[in-house]
Amino acid sequence: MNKIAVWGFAWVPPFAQGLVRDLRVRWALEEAGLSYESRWVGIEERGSDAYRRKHPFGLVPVLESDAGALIESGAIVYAIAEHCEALMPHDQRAKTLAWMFAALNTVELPVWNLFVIDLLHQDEAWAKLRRPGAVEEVKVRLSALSEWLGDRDYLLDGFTAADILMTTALRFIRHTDLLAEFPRLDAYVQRCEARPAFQAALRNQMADYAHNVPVAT
Ligand SMILES: N[C@@H](CCC(=O)N[C@@H](CS)C(=O)NCC(=O)O)C(=O)O
Repeated sequence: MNKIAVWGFAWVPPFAQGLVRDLRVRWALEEAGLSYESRWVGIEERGSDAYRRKHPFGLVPVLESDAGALIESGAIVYAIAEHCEALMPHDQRAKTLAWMFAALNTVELPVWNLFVIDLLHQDEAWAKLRRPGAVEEVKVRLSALSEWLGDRDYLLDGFTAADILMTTALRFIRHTDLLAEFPRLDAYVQRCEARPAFQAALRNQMADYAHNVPVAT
């Protein structure tokens, strides 16, 4: 994979900074030692014909390379992991893939649901009614995940692409203290976020936000 470019949003509001899903793509590229350039789309441009030729749903991330364009953060991280034995060891391929799906389908769904309730619809009556159930659904997943982790440092024998997806999924509830209720899980997220590759990815994602703040009208 050569001539890699990652598309993210030029700016997002502070509550979303450090959460946009191009972060996981940048992180995987940093772990794999693949260099890349950043491309930015304005939130208001995401539905334009030009951008929707890159992403049919007008979302980020998109990864462009000499191999073509890819959408869906999970698929992109998988494609990167195929170029990096450490991110998807050949003898743990199926397990890594299973935990990548677990991160995206089993954990991210309830976690994202709570993010939407708390940060996008917090003032609406339905959100207040729905929230306790949504918190319970998250806790059920966090509890099981914490049990699985036990004394492990990572989801599998070593750090893999699955940890990238799991950590970035769990970041969607950083506005709550739910993770702190599960100290092993909390430590796991901190361990993953302490990796130099994560720190570099976060710096790269956030670098231009300060210059792109929308001008108030
Ligand atoms: N399943 C997609 C979700 C992509 C997605 O929802 N991206 C968000 C940013 S994290 C987005 O572009 N939101 C803009 C919108 O909803 O219009 C993926 O993992 O790539």
